[in-house]
Amino acid sequence: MQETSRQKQGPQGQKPDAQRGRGTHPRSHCICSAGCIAAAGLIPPDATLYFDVVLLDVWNKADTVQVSTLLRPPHCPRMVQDSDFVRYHYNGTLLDGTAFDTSYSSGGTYDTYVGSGWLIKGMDQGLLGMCPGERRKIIIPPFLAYGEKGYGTVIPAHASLVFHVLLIDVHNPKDTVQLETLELPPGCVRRAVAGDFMRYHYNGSLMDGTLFDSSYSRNHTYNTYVGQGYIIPGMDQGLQGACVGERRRITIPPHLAYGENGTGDKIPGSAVLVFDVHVIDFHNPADPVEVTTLSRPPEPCNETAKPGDFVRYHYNCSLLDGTRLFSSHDYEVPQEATLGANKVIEGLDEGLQGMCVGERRQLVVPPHLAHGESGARGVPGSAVLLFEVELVSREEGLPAGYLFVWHEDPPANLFEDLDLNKDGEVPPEEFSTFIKAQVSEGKGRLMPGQDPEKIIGDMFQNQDRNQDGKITAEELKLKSDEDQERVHEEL
Ligand SMILES: [Ca+2]
Ligand SMILES: [Ca+2]
Repeated sequence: MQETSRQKQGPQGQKPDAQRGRGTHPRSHCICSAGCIAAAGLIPPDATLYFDVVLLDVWNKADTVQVSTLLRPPHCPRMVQDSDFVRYHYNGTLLDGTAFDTSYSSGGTYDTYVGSGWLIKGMDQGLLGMCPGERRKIIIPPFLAYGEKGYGTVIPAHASLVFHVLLIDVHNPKDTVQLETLELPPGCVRRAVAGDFMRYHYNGSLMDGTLFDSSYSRNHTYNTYVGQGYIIPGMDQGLQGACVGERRRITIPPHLAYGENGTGDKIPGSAVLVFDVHVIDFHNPADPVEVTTLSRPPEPCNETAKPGDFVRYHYNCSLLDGTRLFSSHDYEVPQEATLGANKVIEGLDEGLQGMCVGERRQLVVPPHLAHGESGARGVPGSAVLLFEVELVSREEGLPAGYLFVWHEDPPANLFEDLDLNKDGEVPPEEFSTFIKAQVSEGKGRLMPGQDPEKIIGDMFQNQDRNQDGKITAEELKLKSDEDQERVHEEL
């Protein structure tokens, strides 16, 4: 855990704590000491004097802070300005190279406000305009550093200071979330709003480029509601307005991320976070199936697919990022289903309804009408599905619960017609022969999409009340009494 700048006191601040000894250079004392020349008896008359001079420091009242950039990163998201909060590393030396302090021994960066009186004046100036990742050499004359008093035992009076600085991070307490669109797919019509549920990938890095987390490393999207407080405030804001497929960079100041304390061992205190986000999909829990007609058959159709109909259709199913999941074209025949019978996912069933044979549609199906939060084989949890469907054929369905219907009025003497050999009872063979004859003569029809033998068998079972393998006139009548209308329509 890192301390805040106000608690930390480095030698470039006003109350350094690192006290370090420094070698003396006795030879230099003679240079400044006029007294040594005058010392009686030490220097004979007409002596030639030799001085061995080591220049330790030189400055001029007219000097300013000298800044030279040693390394500048190609991308500069922002430059240091007055009142910004910065995090940086430094090595501090005197002009002769004597080291007096470093941030690298502390385990963390040096963190402070710029231009607010926390730093020596020369440092306040020298940091201005720096980019994160930039390395600078900053030479500060003593009157913009510790002046005639110096500092403790480590910085002599009138010393110029040299700092090698690496800027790690910069933000301003007034900063808001910064958005940068890196890639915007064409044709985006819908943008995420608060309350939407989003699946996205991200790389999270610090301002100096250090990666601290990535959804790609887990091979799984991050899934969350947006704008509901489930994620850090900066991300909650930064994801809003994004399109499906968009890549955006979201730069979040610490007060909208993990604050002065940071979190875990990867995010230091007061760190700006940079998220490169790729939105895979999003939906709202209230979304219906989104239907777009891609093409219609040339002839307008009078009848469209409805619940109960037996349909054949082709489809391609993919995720919104283009990942192909399933296709009926992988099989020799189209997919078959009875609509409204809970045989296919709800959204697809709904999207097929109202189609003409030959029509092609695109369906966007939200997860609550598809495979839900847990997903299915090959389908990630909470995934929005994209279908392209083509209705190949449609057979009129029967009303719910019916196995067979007459197209017109049923025969007046139904039992006599059923009892083909007139022995007073109808076994399965007679029943089956009769029903098939009605179908082939166009007088009635069976429920589509099922094995006719099985349906006729079920019908027989329904009429054979005592389950003795034959239907009598009495059974047909009894059944009729019990469910007059139903039997009238069905048999
Ligand atoms: Ca018979
Ligand atoms: Ca019977």
